[in-house]
Amino acid sequence: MDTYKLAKPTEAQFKWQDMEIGIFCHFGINTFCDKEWGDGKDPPEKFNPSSLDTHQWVKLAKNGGFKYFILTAKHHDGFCLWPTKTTDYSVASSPWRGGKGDVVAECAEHCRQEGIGFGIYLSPWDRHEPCYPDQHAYNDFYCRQLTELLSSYGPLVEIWFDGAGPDNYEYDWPRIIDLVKGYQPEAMIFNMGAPTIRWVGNEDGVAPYPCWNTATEARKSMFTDDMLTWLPSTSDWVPVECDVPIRRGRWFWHPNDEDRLLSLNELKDIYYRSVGHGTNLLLNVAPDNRGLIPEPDAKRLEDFANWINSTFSNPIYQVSGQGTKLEIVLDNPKFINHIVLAEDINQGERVRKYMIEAEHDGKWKEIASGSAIGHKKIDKVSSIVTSKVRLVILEAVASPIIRNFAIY
Ligand code: FUL
Repeated sequence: MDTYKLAKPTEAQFKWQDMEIGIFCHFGINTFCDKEWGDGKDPPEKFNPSSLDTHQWVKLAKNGGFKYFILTAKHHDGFCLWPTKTTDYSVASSPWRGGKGDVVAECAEHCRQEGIGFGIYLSPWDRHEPCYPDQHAYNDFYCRQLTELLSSYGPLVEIWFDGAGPDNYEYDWPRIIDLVKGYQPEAMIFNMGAPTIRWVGNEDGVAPYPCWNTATEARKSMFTDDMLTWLPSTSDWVPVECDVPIRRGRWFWHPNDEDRLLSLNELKDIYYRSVGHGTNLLLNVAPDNRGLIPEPDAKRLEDFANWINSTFSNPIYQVSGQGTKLEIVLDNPKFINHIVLAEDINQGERVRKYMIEAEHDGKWKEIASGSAIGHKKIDKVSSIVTSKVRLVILEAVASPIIRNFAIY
């Protein structure tokens, strides 16, 4: 059974998966124009946040336990949040800080100060840049922008390549990917070119279950190849990131739509179905036209983070080990309602079927079951009082190595 060829994460992928939760931040000219997709014609003068404070954004992420922060350096409208040399459609032409500001630099610096990872989103689709219709010229232009970002803002944890835009446009992915590998070999490459992490396939922040870490297993469990065939070339280990905005359907800030804020219960459900299915969760919050994350969004984010921390920080008991059975024996019966499992994915994703049993009135009773464990599986179980819980691996492609079996 150990002869099965198992795909494994690179060290950088492993580190990235351990971060689990990140903040996505959409901010730009759209923020001032009540738009989701600007057409590139809004004048730079509109970009004028009265009290932009990237420290407020990053502190919210840090205090909530989010481990990385991804900023839209340029969205489809083409407006750049850093004073690029490639175009004058940027903060340098705006009234903000007399044209001397650099949102990317400030944000990167605060992430470094707070000790969380920083990543960038750079839209390949550009609705402003006049050379966009000339693919050859635009590929040069895009590579110059990317080079500025990759070389001037310290270590980056992830480069988010958005697939939105015209069909059949040919970006020079081999060249783009070489740049990322050259300047930022540790950075994850989101979804395009030669991705090291993949999109979950929706903007609801939820993953199907099972959500395998390898393209091979993912293909086997899908009815069609759809979701993976468009990943042009990737090695087999390609974990998933779920992205979702905290205001339903809105990546950028818009006035008067606080009623779109996801409820705490909706956020909990997202967490169970993303992190709980073994993926990372990238939750978008959007600064408003003052340049601050609005109070209601900040409060909801805090409540969500408090729930994660209070629910999952202190296991009643946890063990690790190798083999098909792991048992937890408590001194006294305890009330439990969550089980968290993790495989040592450095040794590959081995488990294919498992169940969890708890002893109740002297008998073992099944309280949860599943297929994939991978980086993490959270099982919410109906509350039970017990002093014995065991994990039984029913099928595996190699001897299971459990990094964590925890009860809450
Ligand atoms: C999509 C974009 O079109 C949206 O505006 C947003 O940036 C989202 C994260 O990705 O493809």
